[in-house]
Amino acid sequence: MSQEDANLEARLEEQETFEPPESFVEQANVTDPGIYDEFEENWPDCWERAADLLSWEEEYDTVLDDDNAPFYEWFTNGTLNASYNCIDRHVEGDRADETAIEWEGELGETRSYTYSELLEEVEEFAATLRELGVEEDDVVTLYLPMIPELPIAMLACARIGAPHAVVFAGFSADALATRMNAGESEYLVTCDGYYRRGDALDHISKANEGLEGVEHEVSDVVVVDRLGDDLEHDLADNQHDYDDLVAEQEGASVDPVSRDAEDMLFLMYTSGTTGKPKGVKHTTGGYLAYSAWTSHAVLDVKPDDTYWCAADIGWITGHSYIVYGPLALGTTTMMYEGTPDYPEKDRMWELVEKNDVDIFYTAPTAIRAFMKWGEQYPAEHDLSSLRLLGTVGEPINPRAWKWYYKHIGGENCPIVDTWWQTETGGMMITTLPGISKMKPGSAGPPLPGIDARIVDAEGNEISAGEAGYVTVNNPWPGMLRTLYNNDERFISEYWAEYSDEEADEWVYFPEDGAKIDEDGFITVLGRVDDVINVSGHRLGTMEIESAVVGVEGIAEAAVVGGDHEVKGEAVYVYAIPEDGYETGDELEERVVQGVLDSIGPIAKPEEVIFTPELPKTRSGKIMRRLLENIASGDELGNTSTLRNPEVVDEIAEQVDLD
Ligand code: 6R9
Repeated sequence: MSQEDANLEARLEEQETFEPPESFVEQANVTDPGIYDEFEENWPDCWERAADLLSWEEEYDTVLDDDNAPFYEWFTNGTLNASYNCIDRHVEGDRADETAIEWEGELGETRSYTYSELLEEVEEFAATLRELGVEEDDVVTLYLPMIPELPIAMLACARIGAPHAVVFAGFSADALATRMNAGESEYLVTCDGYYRRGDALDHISKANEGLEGVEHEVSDVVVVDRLGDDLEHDLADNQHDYDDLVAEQEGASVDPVSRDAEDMLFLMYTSGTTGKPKGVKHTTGGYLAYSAWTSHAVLDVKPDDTYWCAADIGWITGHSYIVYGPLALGTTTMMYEGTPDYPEKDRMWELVEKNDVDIFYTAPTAIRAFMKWGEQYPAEHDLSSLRLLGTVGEPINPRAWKWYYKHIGGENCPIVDTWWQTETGGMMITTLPGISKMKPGSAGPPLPGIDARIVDAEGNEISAGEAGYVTVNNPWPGMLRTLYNNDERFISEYWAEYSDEEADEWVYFPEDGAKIDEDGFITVLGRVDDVINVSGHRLGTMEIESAVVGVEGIAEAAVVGGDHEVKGEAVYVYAIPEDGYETGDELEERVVQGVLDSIGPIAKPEEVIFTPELPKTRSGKIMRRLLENIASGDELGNTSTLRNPEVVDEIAEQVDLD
């Protein structure tokens, strides 16, 4: 390292605030700091700004209807269609021949769809779904990896008013069955397989196994042939080849159906405190307006951009910021099928260079991995097309932030650290890149119009520097409307904690801990419930625990998150074997397999620790905090309140802290 580089490095390390570069500010979509006051003063009508980004068939008559809070309704009596907004209107405008989706497969093949080509594909698949008997409001499950047929199928569903429920392709057969059962979904779109690190991965067997666990009749399954001759597979009687069906609908035209703003656009399952995943319901008007608005204001997306969110569409980030937000704005959205280090560790930067990517949005876990691989990989490529960087999914440590800022952004791109959730539909806490300074590690202030606060257990706002809980004290258009078929759980999970029902005052509780500083910048610390965040993916410890105790030979288990250098958190399993079972590699492997079978590889335990007992309080509760400290290699603190303190040393001895 030259002296100059060393000086730069040292300066960067100490720098605590960063100003957005002038060149960015000059061209940003939102630059007037008055927007915060303007939104506050005009709330809730300020949200017309978001609704104005869409084309409405029937104008709405009320921005917010709070008569039946917390079952809020937005843009009431307005009608629109999401697929029309994401495609047709750009074709009718001047973007018919501009690229809508730029896709790259792991093996290097590419597929590119202009807006008019996308329209054609979506209409043909919409006609296919209709032909199969899918009607408005039928839930269609999409169990697909990162191939273009996934957004095509989503938009085809939206076109005919059939809500989609995307199940992440990495999830197991059991997870697919649970979600299809919960959504009573009778239609499935899946594929034969996809590529991972150059290998053809069998997906259809997993889908078929999942279908065996579906409790109602599944009318039809459409199977995309992604692997061609690389994987031979049979189709059952109710299974159809995607290309065959679509060929029958060649040139079909399907008018977008008119949907009420409050009609469901999609269901997205997410993990919560109990073992059962929650079906989060998002609507057509509010969600689409909110994902478009935040793409415009925070990601600074413009129609001429090539925009790349490197998430998977199987998670909410991909729904809002690969598909709906960017396409509503008429930009070019990129999709990449594979892993970031295949064939080499510079794959992402090669793609940025090749496609002249303007905006790049990823998770801190990915950044930490890039950092570990080394700066030589981005350095091999010209990344000067980049204008803005973003992160999402978990807290970002200042060191990773600065690495991203320097080695990817060339100290020339603002970074937006965006805090939000499946339930919020879009970003909630982050800086506006054309307005605010940035503080590495801190997401920033709440967005204009978002009344997020940091409070103590009683709901009183806390002083700068102290830790408390995030609450959101006003509704917003992108919010979930309920949990599918479970209004009661919607109230108990999100509203019961801080609301005053008698006074009809409703406060949303996201179950995150946070700190706030004197500038009103919020640093999100992480979940305060039994949810852990592995590589930016939300996993319920209860779901994993029930998988572990389902393994023959396991009597009891506790699952916690422990710190992990790259993944943020990793899964640690503490398990008590049943009498007569040997603890050893064999049992450990079965525990790991049990978790893989019931959830998928993202939940793979980092370590399985066998113990004759779990540390419990005198009232019999498992001391999770202690198990987390052991897993993270932290100080154990006071163990005197335990009924069985001796077990702690015994466990700690077994944990390999490296
Ligand atoms: C979008 C998404 C939500 C949980 C959320 C929080 C964590 C997300 C974050 C962040 C710190 C950020 N989280 N963004 N924590 N800083 N910028 O990730 O949705 O999968 O539902 O997860 O992720 O704990 O509560 P989801």
